[in-house]
Amino acid sequence: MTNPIAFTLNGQAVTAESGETIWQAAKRHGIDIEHLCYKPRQGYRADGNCRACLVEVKGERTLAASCRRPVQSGMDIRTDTPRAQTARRMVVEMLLADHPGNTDATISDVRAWADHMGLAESRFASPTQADADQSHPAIHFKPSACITCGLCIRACRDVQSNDVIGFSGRGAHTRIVFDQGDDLGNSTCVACGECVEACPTGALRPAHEAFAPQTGDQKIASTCPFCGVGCQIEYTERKGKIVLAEGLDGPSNHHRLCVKGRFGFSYTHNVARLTKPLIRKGGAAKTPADIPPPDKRLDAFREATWDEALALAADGFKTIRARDGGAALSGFGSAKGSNEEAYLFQKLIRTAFGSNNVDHCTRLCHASSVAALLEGVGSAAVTAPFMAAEEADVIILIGSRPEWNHPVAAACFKTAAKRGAKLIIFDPRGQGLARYGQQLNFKSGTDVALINALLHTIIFEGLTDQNFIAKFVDGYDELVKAVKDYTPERMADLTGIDASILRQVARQYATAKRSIIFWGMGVSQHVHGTDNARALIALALITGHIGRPGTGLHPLRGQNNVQGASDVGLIPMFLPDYASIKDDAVRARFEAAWGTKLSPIPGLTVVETMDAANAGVIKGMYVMGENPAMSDPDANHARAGLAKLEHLVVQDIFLTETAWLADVILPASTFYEKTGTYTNTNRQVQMGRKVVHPPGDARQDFDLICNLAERLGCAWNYAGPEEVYAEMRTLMPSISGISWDRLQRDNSVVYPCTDEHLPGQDILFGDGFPTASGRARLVPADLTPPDEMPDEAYPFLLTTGRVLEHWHTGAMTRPADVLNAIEPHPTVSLHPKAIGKLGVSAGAHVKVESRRGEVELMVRADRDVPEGLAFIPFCFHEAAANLLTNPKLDPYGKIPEFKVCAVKVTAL
Ligand SMILES: Nc1nc2c(c(=O)[nH]1)N[C@H]1C(S)=C(S)[C@@H](COP(=O)(O)OP(=O)(O)OC[C@H]3O[C@@H](n4cnc5c(=O)[nH]c(N)nc54)[C@H](O)[C@@H]3O)O[C@H]1N2
Ligand SMILES: Nc1nc2c(c(=O)[nH]1)N[C@H]1C(S)=C(S)[C@@H](COP(=O)(O)OP(=O)(O)OC[C@H]3O[C@@H](n4cnc5c(=O)[nH]c(N)nc54)[C@H](O)[C@@H]3O)O[C@H]1N2
Ligand SMILES: [Mo]
Repeated sequence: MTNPIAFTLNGQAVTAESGETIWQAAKRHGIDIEHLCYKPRQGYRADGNCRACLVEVKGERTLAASCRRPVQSGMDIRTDTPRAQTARRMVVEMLLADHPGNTDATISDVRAWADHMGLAESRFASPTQADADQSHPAIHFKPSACITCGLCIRACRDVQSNDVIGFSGRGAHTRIVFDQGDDLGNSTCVACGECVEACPTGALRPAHEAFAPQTGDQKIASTCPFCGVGCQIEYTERKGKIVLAEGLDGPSNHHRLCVKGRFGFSYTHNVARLTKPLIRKGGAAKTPADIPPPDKRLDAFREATWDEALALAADGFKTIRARDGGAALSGFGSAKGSNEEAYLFQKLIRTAFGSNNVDHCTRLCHASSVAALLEGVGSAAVTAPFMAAEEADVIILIGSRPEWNHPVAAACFKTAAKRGAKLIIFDPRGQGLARYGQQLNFKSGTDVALINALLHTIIFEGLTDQNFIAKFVDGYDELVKAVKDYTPERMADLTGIDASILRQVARQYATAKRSIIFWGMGVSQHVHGTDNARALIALALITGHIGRPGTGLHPLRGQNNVQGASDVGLIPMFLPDYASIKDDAVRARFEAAWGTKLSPIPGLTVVETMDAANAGVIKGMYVMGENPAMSDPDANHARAGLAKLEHLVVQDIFLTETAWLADVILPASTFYEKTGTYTNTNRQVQMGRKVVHPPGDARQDFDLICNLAERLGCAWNYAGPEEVYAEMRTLMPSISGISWDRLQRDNSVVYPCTDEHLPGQDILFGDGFPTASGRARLVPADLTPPDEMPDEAYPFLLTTGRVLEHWHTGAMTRPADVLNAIEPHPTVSLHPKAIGKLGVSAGAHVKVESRRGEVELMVRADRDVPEGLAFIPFCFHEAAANLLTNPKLDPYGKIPEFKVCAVKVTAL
């Protein structure tokens, strides 16, 4: 702590802290100085250009902008002299006149300050203003309310690094522009809404008019239901509806949000929400090859009472259990639900169904990364939070597209790059983040070749950290042998990256003081996904880039609670905290706690379950909060399996493709309609709090799981999620120090945390690994080509993934009006040259066929897609990408190869 600075404020002797501005010090001493262009929040620089915060400093000729001026020892500052007050009043009066669109004091700080000063109207004339720009579905711009304070520019550039908003013109003609003066709707705006939150006058505002505060509004602190970043959000509830989402100062978002978190909540109020229990009508055929569009799906069902639906749901399972045993039943739980729900779901399957046939979307996601991490370092989670990038010198980002999929993490990477970190991006497709670093577009499916070439360089150029290896790492000699022949020169052709560049990157990564690796689905979703992750782990281990600030291994987790759902045992081979189901002592511990017998046989994984359903081995399924008819590979096969089931119970919020194949549909709650804990990619356990009630007769997932459990004979008696969480803590050492009360108070605590009074550990493995020996294990990886490569008949390599505005299968975001308005149609992205060769132009309709299925959709020109590649997002039911994909699995992680299959594209 530096010494406080003594100064005088309005005649009182007071102190400021080192670095504090006059505005900040005055605020701390209870004096709120008018301010418009200053936002006292992390990331916002004070510019002092609105002049509303002027104060008098004794002995100085001019007034000082208090938001910028640091307090100095001995200063004599007055905020209350007539001169200072008149100056501030004049500023506000002129701004009032300049910007007549500021009439609502609940939205405009200019109007609010004017009211505060007793300034009813301005004596000056108002200039004419440009018309409002309403071209964007999420954000409107009203020039007549803009005071050109520049806060939106700082929001867009400094805080989010999106660089869309700028000033144009000079003096009195200065105005805000988007890109080159484009309409907002045609600009490169990604609608993160940071500018809306920063704007002090409502010139930039949400397009929906309900955002202005009203009396009776409730504010509820919670998190975001979309991705694994886990942004903390404050929701405004009005008359049973959510009307606004604003970023809170959570540890992973520091107020920032993306378009989904800020504008995507409306799905929860969509009229298509399921509000009544539904039972399939007798005679309504399950035709997996012909699932009707969403508005036609209700025809196959009739409404039922809760009692009838739940009885039927439970009886179906009981019949199969009695006749064929628990191994004929299976459950897919959800990474969208809370930890408590996921825990109860796996407990229900293991104790009531009597098998370990329980899995969830992690299998389609980072299952391979998890397999490699458990094997290599003894722990499946990230070794450091993504914010560690801010302290790194070199950041490798491979097979990940954070600007679309983890936008708030992308903002953090951009900040790191602006600070001077070297950002290296490996990906077959180009991406916008490349503006901040070096982009190396290598060939799809050649990750092992690429990383082995880096390992080769580091080893044979003597750049390893031998101390770290000697202390903490086994298997080094085998790795040396295994990568001996993987010279960058040999791998150049295969990967498409020059040997000299491979060598340079390897040297940069190894010799930097702090290097960190982030990866995503481009690494994990391959038949060699586990090998890809093994090679990345080796990179960090032989260079000692793990366990220190600014270093580590971070597989960016996808769903808001995929980390948590896995931690609490929603996987077929592990009980909570990754305790092996095969271990007798482990099972005995859980059997005692749960008062039940547990099967020692690991259950079926997601894709294996679909095979078993097709084979008639799995006969009954309980699917909660997953949409496998859209998200599983080779959807025709998956849908056929689901249709063949004797008994399918789906618990969802919409009548999804999967729900349409169900016998019983249980209408459930969205994230906003329940309370529970969620664990993000950084291992931060956070509170999600109920904001609104479920619509109609829909019920909370928690109640539904408990009700089914009771009907299936479980003697559970949980009053609420708090009691479930308490039980989890007794069985999971990793969260034993994180009590429910602590979470209520702090909103976010990182695990592992074993002491209620100490913070959790955000950086792991500085002094060894959680393996039997305390040492990590290097596992060499060899080349395995993708299972299905392009050939003459199917000449394009299809890669699938996501777009910024949509969530996975579209179940949640197609019904979110703003998001669907931005991205309404299915498209296949091709390089302009490839489009030319097809003899069509962008916007034309084409057929894309694989050996498993076909879809018809519109062509989108994208120079980021190399010529032989086609990219389709899997969010559109009208053209489901997974009708095309290959279900071939990685042998360790059991993850399918979503990132590579062969297709042909023909003009229609
Ligand atoms: N908007 C949005 N955000 C999301 C989601 C969403 O559905 N929508 N889903 C969430 C979930 S669950 C997840 S798992 C994450 C996923 O987030 P990401 O991991 O970013 O997922 P993808 O976009 O599928 O793939 C990432 C990148 O892998 C590249 N790639 C393709 N083939 C290869 C290859 O052979 N090697 C390498 N190295 N790269 C390759 C692709 O070009 C793409 O840029 O996103 C989360 N966030
Ligand atoms: N082709 C291709 N396929 C892929 C991938 C890919 O990159 N390419 N990626 C894979 C990956 S990484 C993932 S994670 C999976 C995701 O696959 P899924 O998990 O199947 O996809 P979602 O659309 O997220 O499904 C979530 C479902 O839960 C419902 N839901 C949302 N909130 C709640 C709730 O609170 N309660 C209940 N009961 N239901 C709720 C939604 O309506 C939706 O039906 O997809 C995988 N499939
Ligand atoms: Mo995922």
